[in-house]
Amino acid sequence: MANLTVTDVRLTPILVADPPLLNTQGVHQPYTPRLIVEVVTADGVTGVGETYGDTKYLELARPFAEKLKGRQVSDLNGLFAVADEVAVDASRVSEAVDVGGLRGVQTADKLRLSVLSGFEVACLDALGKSLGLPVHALLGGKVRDAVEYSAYLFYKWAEHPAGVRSEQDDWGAALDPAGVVEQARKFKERYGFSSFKLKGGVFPPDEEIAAVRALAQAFPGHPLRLDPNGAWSVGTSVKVAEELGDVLEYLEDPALGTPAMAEVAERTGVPLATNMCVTTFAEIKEAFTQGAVQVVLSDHHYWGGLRNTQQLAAICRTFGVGVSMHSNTHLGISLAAMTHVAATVPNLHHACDSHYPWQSEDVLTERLVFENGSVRVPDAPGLGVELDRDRLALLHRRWLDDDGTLRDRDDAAAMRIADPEWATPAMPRW
Ligand code: GKR
Ligand code: MG
Repeated sequence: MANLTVTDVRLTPILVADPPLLNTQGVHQPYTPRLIVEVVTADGVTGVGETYGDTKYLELARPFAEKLKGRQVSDLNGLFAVADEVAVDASRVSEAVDVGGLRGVQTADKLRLSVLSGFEVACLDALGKSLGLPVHALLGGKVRDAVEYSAYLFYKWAEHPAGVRSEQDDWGAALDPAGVVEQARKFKERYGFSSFKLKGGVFPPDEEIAAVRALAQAFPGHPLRLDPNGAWSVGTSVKVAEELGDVLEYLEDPALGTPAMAEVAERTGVPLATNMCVTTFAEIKEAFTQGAVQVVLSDHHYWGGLRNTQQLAAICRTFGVGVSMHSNTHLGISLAAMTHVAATVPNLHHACDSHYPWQSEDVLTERLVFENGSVRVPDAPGLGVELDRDRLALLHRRWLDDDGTLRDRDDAAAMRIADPEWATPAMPRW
């Protein structure tokens, strides 16, 4: 009988290379913080997890790790009790709106759940390895063998501003419709994606409408989404919906907050998706009763893990609301976790989106592979991934060497390097 007691927990903050991707708040930093979690059992089995790595997450992860020792990796419900015990500095939480603005309202609870998710995934990985079962089996079993992802297109500079330490990428610039179409072609060639999401809220809406039109022309019949992260007023959102209604699979967070989304939904037939106005269980009732969203995009990190994502999916199914997944800058551990849980969700009818192709670096011995736009669901025990300790040490060294400027992701600060006048835009921008 396996001994499932947690005897050690290792936390490794890292900085991972990120290209200069533009969003409504600014531009991605050249390196983004992530946290790698390792949970070791009395049998010497190690499970891995990954979550956001900014300081405010680390500050919660450290006491969480201490409290986990001596518990069982199978005690997944107990993780929520551990989270409740971990204190949160409320003042930090209210400072967090800058980046949190792209992931809905930040609350202390959401921070705790994001931290918890890294531990939940690590416990599931360790449990699966101990029992010889893949994570999807621990979640009730897969209902599909591969999970489809969409290409995640971004307006992008060719490189980070001159003088900024960064890694080169070979994607080139994408700052107009032709550039966006070219980027989509590369995504299709390299990974076989057949649906496309464009991160909007960067240029005036007419320019982004033109980019989506150009995509529709270049890739007829392919599902398309546009996501300005709430940068538009209700009126602008309705206008964009009218102009792109014939080509959009859905419009993602056109306007900020449930009341505005409900008004847009009332005035257009284009389905609305969100990873901003429904980000916690508490936000579901208002949004669903107002018909504000037709698809909820889970981020298993801030929803509190893989089992909470399944619960979200069940609620969505009950209310006839679609479910899929959005992503933030992440590595292969999180992609594996997303793939395992997505494989168990029967009502997954939209390709999930993933930042992974943008990440040239990983902490795994083998990268996960997209074939025809899908990731095969791993059947090996646990998550089916293996940590590359040398890579992990290298990316941790980068975090250690950083003077503190990159340890807390701040897209507006990164933009100010190129444009000293830049301030986080007031919403709605247009
Ligand atoms: O990485 O710039 C970005 C995205 O805007 C990200 O922060 C969002 O959370 O991808 C996310 C989204 O779908 O809104
Ligand atoms: Mg979004």
